[in-house]
Amino acid sequence: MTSSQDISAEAKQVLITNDRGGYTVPTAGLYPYQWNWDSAVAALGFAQFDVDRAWVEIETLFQGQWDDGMVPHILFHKSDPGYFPGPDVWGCEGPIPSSGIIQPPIAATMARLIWAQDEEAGRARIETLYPKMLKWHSWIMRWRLHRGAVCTTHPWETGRDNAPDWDNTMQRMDASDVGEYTRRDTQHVDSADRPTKFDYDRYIKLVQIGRRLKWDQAAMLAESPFRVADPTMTFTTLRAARDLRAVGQSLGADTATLEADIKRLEAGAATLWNPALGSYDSRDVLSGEWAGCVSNASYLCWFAGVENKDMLARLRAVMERVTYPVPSNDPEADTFDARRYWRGPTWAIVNMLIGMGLADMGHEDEAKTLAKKTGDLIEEHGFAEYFDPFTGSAAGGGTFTWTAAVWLAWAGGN
Ligand code: 9WN
Repeated sequence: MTSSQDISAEAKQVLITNDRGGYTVPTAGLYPYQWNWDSAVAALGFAQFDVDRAWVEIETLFQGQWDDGMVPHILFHKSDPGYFPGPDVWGCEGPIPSSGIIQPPIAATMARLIWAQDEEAGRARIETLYPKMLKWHSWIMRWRLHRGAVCTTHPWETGRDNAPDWDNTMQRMDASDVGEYTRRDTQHVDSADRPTKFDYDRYIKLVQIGRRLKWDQAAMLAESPFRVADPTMTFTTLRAARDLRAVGQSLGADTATLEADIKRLEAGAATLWNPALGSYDSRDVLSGEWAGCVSNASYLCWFAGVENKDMLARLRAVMERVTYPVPSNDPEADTFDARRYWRGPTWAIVNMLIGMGLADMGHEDEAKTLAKKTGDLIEEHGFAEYFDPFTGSAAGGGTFTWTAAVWLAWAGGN
């Protein structure tokens, strides 16, 4: 039997192997670039054995920040034909070739946690990062709010690419003129674990629309067919606002604007409560329709500092029902698929965010149980990208950075 120290040594090795010098790829081959929220988690993983390298990960991410404050979801540091769509498809003009969309803004949360581990020496690092993180936060507040909830303009922004949350919106989109393209993802992993062609046509169509509009947020607001207020973006932004406020206060900054942002975002989070579903849900702001989906992101309320008894009851039930919780989709839903990406599988990264929130809000038992089950999953099935929630079998890419980081920072040693 492998000991927990052995697994920690392996996890460390995954991070070191995926390190490309200043940034970490999620996994070699399938994802050869720097991804935004993956990097934030990688940084927390590095902080467990090399705190300087942890800071560097986040500093490199912010080197890609656009003049207006946006921090892209992918930084294409070195061109790699193994991934599609690459920099030529996005057509962006930031300081580093990049995509034109964001990802859940968890960097501020991870930076604060890293600072807590490196209080004295880390002060200069966080002082430099703070205005940059604040600028990204302000960008989100400026461009992405709908009734206080944070909207996504592309399924990739939420990090939950093919979640059923977007099905209705995607159905309404016409992608018949998307043209020919060659997917690379299905050359690396089983196509049954990946989004369908129907989804990919629309992902690419949305990139084409953004590019045509020169990634101008005002133009996209007016013209893009995809704008959904979602629990991932809303809860992570609310959490970021709280962490930025805490960091700002420690640095002696004026945090009045963040105070106001927190109130707006709290009100926004409440607008994601779907009473008929009895869960936090996504809502299409163009059609006004609910998605009707209980996803793993629905359980990020505690991460955002939002208490909800119904969600707690739901979480307890799903933790009983499923061997390896938290599934990315309700196992009772028609759309549930135990292997297909964000339509059922369990993701260690989301589990960690849920678990951190549970612990912060005093739900210690649930937090411990979730960390233990996630640890067992990794111990038994390796550092996979995601896992079948019933059998635990590995899915997607292997030797995955954030799964290793989650082990080191949260799930290991339980
Ligand atoms: C598109 C890197 C990323 C994660 C996302 C995950 C997946 C990309 C893809 O991989 O998305 O951004 O090509 O499928 O859905 O959460 O950040 O690990």
